[in-house]
Amino acid sequence: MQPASFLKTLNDNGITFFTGVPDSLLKELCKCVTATVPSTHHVIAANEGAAVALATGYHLGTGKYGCVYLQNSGLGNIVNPLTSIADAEVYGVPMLLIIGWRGEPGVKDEPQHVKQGRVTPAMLDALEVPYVVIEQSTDAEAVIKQAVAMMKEKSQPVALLVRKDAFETFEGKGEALPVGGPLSREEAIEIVAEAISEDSVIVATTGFTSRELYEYRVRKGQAEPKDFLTVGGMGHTASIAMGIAIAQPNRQVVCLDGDGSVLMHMGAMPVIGKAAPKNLVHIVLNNGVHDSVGAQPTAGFSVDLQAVAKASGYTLVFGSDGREGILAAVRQASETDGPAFIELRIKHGARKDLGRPKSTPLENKNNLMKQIGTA
Ligand SMILES: Cc1ncc(C[n+]2csc(CCOP(=O)(O)OP(=O)(O)O)c2C)c(N)n1
Repeated sequence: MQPASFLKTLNDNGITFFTGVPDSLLKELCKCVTATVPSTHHVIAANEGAAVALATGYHLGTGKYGCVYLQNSGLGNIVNPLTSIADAEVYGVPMLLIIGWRGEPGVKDEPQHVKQGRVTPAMLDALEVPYVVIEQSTDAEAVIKQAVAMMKEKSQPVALLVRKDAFETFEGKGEALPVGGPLSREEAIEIVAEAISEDSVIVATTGFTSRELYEYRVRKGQAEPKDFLTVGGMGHTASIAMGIAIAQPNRQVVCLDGDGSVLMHMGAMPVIGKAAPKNLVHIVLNNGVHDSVGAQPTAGFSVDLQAVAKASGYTLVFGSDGREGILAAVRQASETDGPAFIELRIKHGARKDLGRPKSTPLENKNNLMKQIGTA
């Protein structure tokens, strides 16, 4: 399916408002929407639940219908607003959900997608959301027409569950992306990893950050690092780090967060500020985009993250985009009581040959617990 003609068919069927969180599997469609739909009609949301709420508000404000796009890993985030707001038994808000089906049974995928992929149809059934599976050869016009008619008739959300490789490459020009700083994420990760003490724990966020940290350890021959790779559960990295920091107050815990990730569940920041674990260093690698799934913009460059951190109660707040600044911030954060917050403005982009962890999540967890004496 061609993203541009798919989008036109949606428009022809009265779907002109788009919101969601980008997905690698929907990358080409997301690129097309980002490049061609005016910003009044396209909002990249902080999390998928917020996108369902935005589509609800759009319907209330216009009488028209919105489209919510997401990866199936975001299904958990939409369960509550779906069942308690948009459902036909509550407010009955029609909207079209376009869900990327990572981990579809029979299609090889990463461990964090396997279970979610297997239970996705059952979750939609349990939520009583009617859905149609679509793929490369789908007659998009017929399916969209049918889905839109059903969502109107039932007055509730209806979903399209999208198989891998369903969309062809979007041929149009993508959006020009702002550049955050001179360093790449990989360089920033390496600088931080080398600057902190050996017994510090690193909790790394979902996507390229975890993959790059993993590859850094392999490159350095560090077979038993004290790292936790948050391969799924995007947005919860800082809370995982806080949990370890509270439990091990004499050990420095460094959270390597992303801008998309920190925004997804930003409520964690004032909670960290209030609990004030002295040994927590929360670093946001801010590249202004969801780099790992196709570089769609976040609010990372429009929000003042350092002001948010100060207002949340972090006791040390730094910003930097260069090696010396990172080293100075990490040094101060290590010598002074925190919680500390460091915003690192970086450029987007990753190595073409970036691999994926060869060890399993369970091996990763067991190793960390062994290294910090909890297993
Ligand atoms: C709940 C959920 N929604 C969406 C995704 C898909 N996803 C994986 S990484 C990522 C982008 C992360 O962006 P950011 O935190 O800014 O880090 P970057 O990729 O830019 O390094 C997304 C949207 C996911 N894994 N989980």
